[in-house]
Amino acid sequence: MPATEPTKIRNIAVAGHRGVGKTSLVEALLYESGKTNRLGTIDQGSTVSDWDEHEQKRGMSLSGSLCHLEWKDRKINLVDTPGDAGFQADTYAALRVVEGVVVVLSGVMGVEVNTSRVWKRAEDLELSRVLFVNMLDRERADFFRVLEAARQQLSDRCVAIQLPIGSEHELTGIVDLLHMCAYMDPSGGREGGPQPIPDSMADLVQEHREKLLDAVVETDEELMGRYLEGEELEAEAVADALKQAVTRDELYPVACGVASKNLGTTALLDLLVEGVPSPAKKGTTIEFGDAKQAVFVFKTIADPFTGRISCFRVLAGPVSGDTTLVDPRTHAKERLGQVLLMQGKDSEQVEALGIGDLGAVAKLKDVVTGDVLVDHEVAVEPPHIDFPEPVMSFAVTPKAKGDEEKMATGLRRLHEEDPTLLLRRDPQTGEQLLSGLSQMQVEVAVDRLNTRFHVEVELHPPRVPYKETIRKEARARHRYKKQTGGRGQFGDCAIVLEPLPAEDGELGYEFVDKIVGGVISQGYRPAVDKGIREAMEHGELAGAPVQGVRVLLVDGMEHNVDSSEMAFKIAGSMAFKEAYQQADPVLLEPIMELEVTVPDDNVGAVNGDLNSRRGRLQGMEPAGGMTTIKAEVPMAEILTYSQALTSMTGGRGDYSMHFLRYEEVPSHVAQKIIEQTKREREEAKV
Ligand SMILES: Nc1nc2c(ncn2[C@@H]2O[C@H](COP(=O)(O)OP(=O)(O)O)[C@@H](O)[C@H]2O)c(=O)[nH]1
Ligand SMILES: [Mg+2]
Repeated sequence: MPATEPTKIRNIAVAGHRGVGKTSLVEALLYESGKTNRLGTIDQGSTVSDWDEHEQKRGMSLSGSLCHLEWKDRKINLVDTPGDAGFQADTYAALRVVEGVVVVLSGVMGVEVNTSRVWKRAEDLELSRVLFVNMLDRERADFFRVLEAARQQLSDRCVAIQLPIGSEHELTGIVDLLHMCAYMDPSGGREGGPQPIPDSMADLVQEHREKLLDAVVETDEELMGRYLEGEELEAEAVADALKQAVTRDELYPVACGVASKNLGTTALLDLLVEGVPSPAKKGTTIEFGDAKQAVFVFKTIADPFTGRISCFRVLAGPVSGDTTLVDPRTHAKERLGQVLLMQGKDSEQVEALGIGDLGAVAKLKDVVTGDVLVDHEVAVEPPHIDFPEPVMSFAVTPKAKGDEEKMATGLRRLHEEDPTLLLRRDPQTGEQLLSGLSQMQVEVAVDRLNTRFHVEVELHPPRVPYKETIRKEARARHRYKKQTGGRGQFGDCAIVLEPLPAEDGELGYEFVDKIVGGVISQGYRPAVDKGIREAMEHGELAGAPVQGVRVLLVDGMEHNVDSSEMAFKIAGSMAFKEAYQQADPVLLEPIMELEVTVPDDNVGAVNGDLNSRRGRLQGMEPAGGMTTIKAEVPMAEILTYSQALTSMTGGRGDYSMHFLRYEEVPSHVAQKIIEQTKREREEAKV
C-alpha cells in the first residue's frame, strides 16, 4: 500500500467538554464508514477509542486515541480527546497535529467550560472548526438554543449547515442544508442514503439555507455576484467556497445529530471531507529544517504488551519502516522498525506514511512526547506545547516498605505518557509529591500504578503550593567571617531587595550586579546570587518559595586570602534573610477558577457553601434545568470539594477548576498558616 497523498488526508481532533459524546461520535463515524462492523457503546465499554480498562471502568476518556477511516476516497485521521479538565495534555498535544477540530457540544448543555477552552486553543492555532451539536434525542435538548449560544459565546460566524427534524424523543432525522437532503434516524444501524426533505420543514429549511448561503457567499466575491443576480448556485461551487472559508477560519459550520444512534454521520463525514483543509493545503507550523524525513511525536502510549508506542505526524517524508532517524534533543539514533496505523488500541503495519499523515511506531528508545525526529541532525526548535501547570499535589507513599523505587519508576513512565503528571520530592519535608491537574487524574495514576506496575500506594491530603513575596524595598549587609586557625572565611555583601512586578501573571526573580570599583571581584558575585536563590527556596514566613523579588548587589568587601565562593554564598544568603524580614513579606495562595454545574434546586446551597469557602461569585448561567456557577476560590478551601458537592447535590453536581493566579492570603488566614508552619518546624526538630 503506497503512502496516502497529502491532498487526500484530513486530520481531525474531536474535542469538547466531557460527556458530550465525543467518543460515541468517533465510534459512529468509524461504523458508518464501514471501518467497524458494530456500533460500540460507552455503557458496555465496547468503543474503539475508550479501550483502556480504566476508561471503561470510569465511563470516560482519559487519554487521546488515534483512529482512521476512509470516506469518499479520502483518509480521515481522527484523534478522540479527553474532555475532562484533568486530562488536557493529550488534547492540547492532539491540536498540534490536526488541521481541523470537530467541537462536540451537548444539545442540552450547549457551550460549557471546556468547549470554550478548546475553542480558544484552536483559535490560537488557527485550526478550522466544525461544530457538532449532539444528544438531540435527549430531554430538553434544543439545537437552536445551542446554535445561538455558540454564536454568542464562541463566534458569530457559526452557521447551521444541518437542522434536526423534530426534537427530543421525537427527533426523526436531520437535514443537510448544503446538499439539500435528509437522513433519517437509523437507530444504531448504518444510515440509509439521502432522502427528500419532509415538506413540513420547507419554511425552516428555506430560512436556514439562505442564512448559510449568505454566510458563504459573503466570503467569496465571485459567488456573491452570481448570487445577487439571482442565479441558482451549484452545490459544488458552494461547497468549494465553504471549504475556502473554513480553511481561512472565516466560517464555522454547525452540524448536528445523535452519536449513540449513528444519526448525522453521513452528513458530517461529507462535511469533513469537503470542508476541512488537507495537510497539503494548510500544512504544519512545526519546524524540521531541511530534513527529508521528519516526524513529530504527539503522544506516547505505554502499552503493557508491546511496550512504548509513539504516535506521530509525518512532517517530511514519506517515512517507511526500517528507517533510522535522529532525535536532536538527545542526539540518539532511533530506529523505526515498523510503521503502524492505529485504530484505538489495535495497530496494523503499513509500508510507509506520507507527509501529513498520522501513525505510530513501537519501541523507540528515549523519545518523549513533543520530540521531533529527523533524518540528519538539524537544529530544530521542538514545538512548545503549552501544557497547563499542575494545580494539585498529593503526598504519595508506597503501602509496602521497599517499594519506593518501583513507585518512582512507574510514575516516571506515567509522566512520559502524560507530561502534566509530575513526581517530585518536597525539599522541605522529604515527601514524594505527585502533582496533576485534578484529583481524578492523580487517582487514575494511582490505579494505573497498581494494575500496570503492581505497586500499591497511598495518597495523603493535598498540600497547597503557597508562595511568598515582598511588598516593599529593604536593604541589608552581612559580613560572614571566620578566623579560627588555618585559612579563614570572609565574604561581605550589601544588597537591596525590591518587589518585582509579575510578568504575564508569573512572579520572577532578578539579580542585578551594581558593584562599582570591583569591591567584590567578578568571580564571587555569582556566589552571592546563588546563596540568595537558595535562601529563597524557603521563605521565612511559612517555608514557601519566595518569588517576585529583584535583588541589587550594591556593595561589599573581600579579603585577599580568606575569601571564597562559599563565604560569599553564605553572606548572600544571610543578607537576604535579614533584608527579607524588613521588606514586608507576605504569603500568597493559588486562586482557582471554579465552574460548578448543579441542578437549579441546589444553586442556593452551593452558593452559600462557596461563600463560606472565601469564594467570589463571578456569574451564573442556567441551561436546561442545570445552572453553571462560576466562582474564584482559594485552592486551600476546595481541596476536598468533590465530597462536599456530592453530598449537596445527591451526586448530580459536577465541577472543574483551573489555576488562575496567586493572591495575597488575607492576614487572619495567613497568621494561622504561619503558626502552623512554626509548630511543624518545631516538631520536626524534636
Ligand atoms: N441520548 C444520547 N446519549 C448519548 C449520545 N451520545 C453519547 N451519549 C451517551 O453519553 C455518555 C457520554 O458519551 P461519551 O461518548 O463518553 O462522551 P465524551 O466524554 O464526550 O467522549 C455515554 O453514556 C453515551 O452513551 C447521544 O447523542 N444521545
Ligand atoms: Mg470520550
